Amino acid sequence: MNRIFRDLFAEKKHIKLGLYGPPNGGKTTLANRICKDWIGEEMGSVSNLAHETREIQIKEQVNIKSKGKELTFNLVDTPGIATKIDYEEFLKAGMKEAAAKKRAKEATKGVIDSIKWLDNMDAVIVVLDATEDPYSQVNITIIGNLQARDIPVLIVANKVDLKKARLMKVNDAFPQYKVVGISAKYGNHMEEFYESLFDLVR
Ligand SMILES: Nc1nc2c(ncn2[C@@H]2O[C@H](COP(=O)(O)OP(=O)(O)OP(=O)(O)O)[C@@H](O)[C@H]2O)c(=O)[nH]1
Ligand SMILES: [Mg+2]
Repeated sequence: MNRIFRDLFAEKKHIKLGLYGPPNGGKTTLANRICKDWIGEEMGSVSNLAHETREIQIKEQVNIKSKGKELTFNLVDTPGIATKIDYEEFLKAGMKEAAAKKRAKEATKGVIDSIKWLDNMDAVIVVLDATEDPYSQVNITIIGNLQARDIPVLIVANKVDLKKARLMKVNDAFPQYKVVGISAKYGNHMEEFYESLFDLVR
């Protein structure tokens, strides 16, 4: 295609960058970190109780710069994907029955929305908890679906600040993808993350 023509359209294009993964991996923590780093505000609420994000959240026009390069995207935080949502988990965490059932219902809808939205993504960051077994049904299904759709994927092995984190295990599980180990919570290795992001959407 004619270069000038292409560049003209490139200006207008809003890249949709999705954050996907199982509940509790740290998607919203990473979204908040990115937003704090580049626009000085947070994006959503974080909790150690799973399914805190139950609706798609979008932060438009996030502009990042690294080594003279610049990138603008719409950042999409998604509800964590799970194969089984049990309201008893929320009861155990101290929620009342009605609230726990409501959270489970919303979480189920959230999973469906996340999957529906996959087709809208130009690139996806899969956020995994590096202290957990990477070979889960959810992880394999998410990554398999992204591969089938030809959507560029960057895998984040999050929570490397924890002693139990195993970056190499995540690497070994998904050898065809770039894996970057970070701590979204403490902001460790974010430069490497941003550089990988530039490579992803280049
Ligand atoms: N130690 C540590 N904890 C983290 C890190 N990132 C996130 N967490 C914690 O992990 C829990 C889940 O974080 P969230 O950002 O809510 O996870 P999520 O992937 O958005 O979860 P859902 O919205 O339920 O899908 C919270 O208690 C966070 O504080 C990290 O880098 N290190
Ligand atoms: Mg979340």
